[in-house]
Amino acid sequence: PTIAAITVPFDLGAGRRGASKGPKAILQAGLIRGLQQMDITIDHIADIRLPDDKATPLAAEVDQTNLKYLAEVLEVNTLLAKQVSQVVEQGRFPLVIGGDHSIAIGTLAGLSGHYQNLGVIWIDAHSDLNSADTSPSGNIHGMSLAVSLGMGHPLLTSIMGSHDKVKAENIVLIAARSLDEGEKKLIRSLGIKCYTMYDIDRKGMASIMQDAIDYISSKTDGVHLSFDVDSLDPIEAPGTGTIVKGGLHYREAHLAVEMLHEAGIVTSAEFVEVNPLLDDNNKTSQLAVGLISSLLGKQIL
Ligand code: DIR
Ligand code: MN
Ligand code: MN
Ligand code: MN
Repeated sequence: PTIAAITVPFDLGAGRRGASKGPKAILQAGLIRGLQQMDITIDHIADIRLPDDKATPLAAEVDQTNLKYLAEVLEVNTLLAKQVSQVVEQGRFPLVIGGDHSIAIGTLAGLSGHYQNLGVIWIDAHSDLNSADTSPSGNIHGMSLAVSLGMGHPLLTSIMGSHDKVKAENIVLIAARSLDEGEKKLIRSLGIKCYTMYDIDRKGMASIMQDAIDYISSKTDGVHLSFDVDSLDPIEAPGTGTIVKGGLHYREAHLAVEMLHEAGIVTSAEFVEVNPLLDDNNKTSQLAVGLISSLLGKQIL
């Protein structure tokens, strides 16, 4: 299908500013041109942003919570969800480019109505399974997967309807190495499939990806890839807000998306947390372009 790129220059879900400049940097690193050279039709159909004349909406409703920028996160994700849903309806492949990882709330909400059993492959140093009471930061980008499971602020869990957007058994976490206590408990209690960096070191990326693909493709009717660039080692991806050492190497990350392409299971994707203000000569933007290209079929030979 044709690719519908949706950019989301938003960073209020993260603890530091700059991920809002990610989409522009990724486009300037040659995303569209590169894909066109692969004979892939990609249309940049939308740029989702808050109207800048707007005072905090819903302020009265949200001042009782420790979630930072809840009103803004709610607004941008509501707009994003509608756009993503429309793209799926049109039979196109939604490619969402962030922005911080709080935008997964809107992406998954927009996808959810179109699948009975949506699979989610979450490649991230973190699990983003916090809630108001477990979050050490109040930053909503650390809560987006929990919200999509129906656990979180009701204003966020009810975007596009109050159903759970994804089921715990249809999620696979890959590259985890920084989990908060509440997140660990949740992963265990819900039995969420979690391939940590330990597992990747122990068994190798090829084996982990094959397991993940087998696990998820057996029971889902669509698969969303949510790719946080902090899954990579800071040596490869310095331009992101919450680096954690001991991450994926360059080839491990490419192999992951190459195998996903080969498996042919991915029906939507998002790439998040590129922060050009922290980057080293656009290294992380260029990395994102390479990973997106590989996911969409670029091969070495
Ligand atoms: C941390 C960081 N677990 C939090 N999360 C990040 O604030 O909830 N997710 N950086 O990508
Ligand atoms: Mn994340
Ligand atoms: Mn992360
Ligand atoms: Mn390693």
